[in-house]
Amino acid sequence: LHIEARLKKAIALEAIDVYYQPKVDARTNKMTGVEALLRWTDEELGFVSPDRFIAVAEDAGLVHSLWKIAMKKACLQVTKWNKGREEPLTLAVNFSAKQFQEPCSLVKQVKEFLSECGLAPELFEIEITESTLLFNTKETIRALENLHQYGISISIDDFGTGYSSLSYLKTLPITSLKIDRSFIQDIGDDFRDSEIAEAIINLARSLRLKVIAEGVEEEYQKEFLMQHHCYDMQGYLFSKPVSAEELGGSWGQVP
Ligand code: G
Ligand code: G
Ligand code: NA
Ligand code: MN
Repeated sequence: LHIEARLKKAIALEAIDVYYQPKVDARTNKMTGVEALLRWTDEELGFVSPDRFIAVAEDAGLVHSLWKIAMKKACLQVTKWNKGREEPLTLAVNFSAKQFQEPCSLVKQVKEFLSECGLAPELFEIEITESTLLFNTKETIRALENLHQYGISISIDDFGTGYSSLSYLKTLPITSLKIDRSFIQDIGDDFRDSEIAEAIINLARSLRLKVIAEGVEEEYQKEFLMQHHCYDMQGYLFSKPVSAEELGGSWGQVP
């Protein structure tokens, strides 16, 4: 496969970029953290969407190498930003389900990345989807517990779209739920069809989990969420994912 060969080459050269999407406290409109998102523009293939190249990487056994690039670049960048800030930014990185097939070395590597660049574990967040928990083994659970005890947050991405029982929320060391953007899109300007977003906020509250809304694009969605006491948000209303340089400009970071 041509794309696979190109991807291997890009990985070897670390020619894959990390973009950052702010997470914002809607009460102050201040950035509290960033989510790292990979971006790849190949000389021959042009821009390749992350959905596409991550799928290729999963089939070719390359996701762990991609993840290492994301970790290395993002940990260094956020540590750098935090030197010039009073309130340090949190960093969220997406983990794919496949990476938990070797949970012992994964835990070890996460800790190594954080300590090497001096990012406090309390500032680091792992985003996993429900499918990671669906395929969970005892080892996956032990790995999550280990990371959580180390101070790392664990959030469920695209919450509400996967196949999962809710019982894991009581037994696994989950810190927060990210309401999938499809439910945020359901929040209309008359607030109809917003029952699921509201239900997830209430679920999170009763289980004492944090809740963040992703895909917030409209002011009225933000208002609805704030009325329901969900203040952590992410979405085009605040910022799309941008390069480190761009984030520096628009959010006053020193790149
Ligand atoms: O901006 P967006 O187009 O970045 O991302 C598309 C998809 O690719 C999303 O599902 C996002 O979670 C995923 N993605 C982006 N970066 C990474 C990454 O570093 N690791 C994993 N596993 N998924 C990523
Ligand atoms: O799977 P995950 O939630 O990690 O993927 C994040 C994806 O969501 C990225 O592709 C990112 O570009 C996209 N995204 C972020 N904010 C918005 C938004 O407000 N609207 C839409 N449509 N997509 C968004
Ligand atoms: Na994510
Ligand atoms: Mn998501």
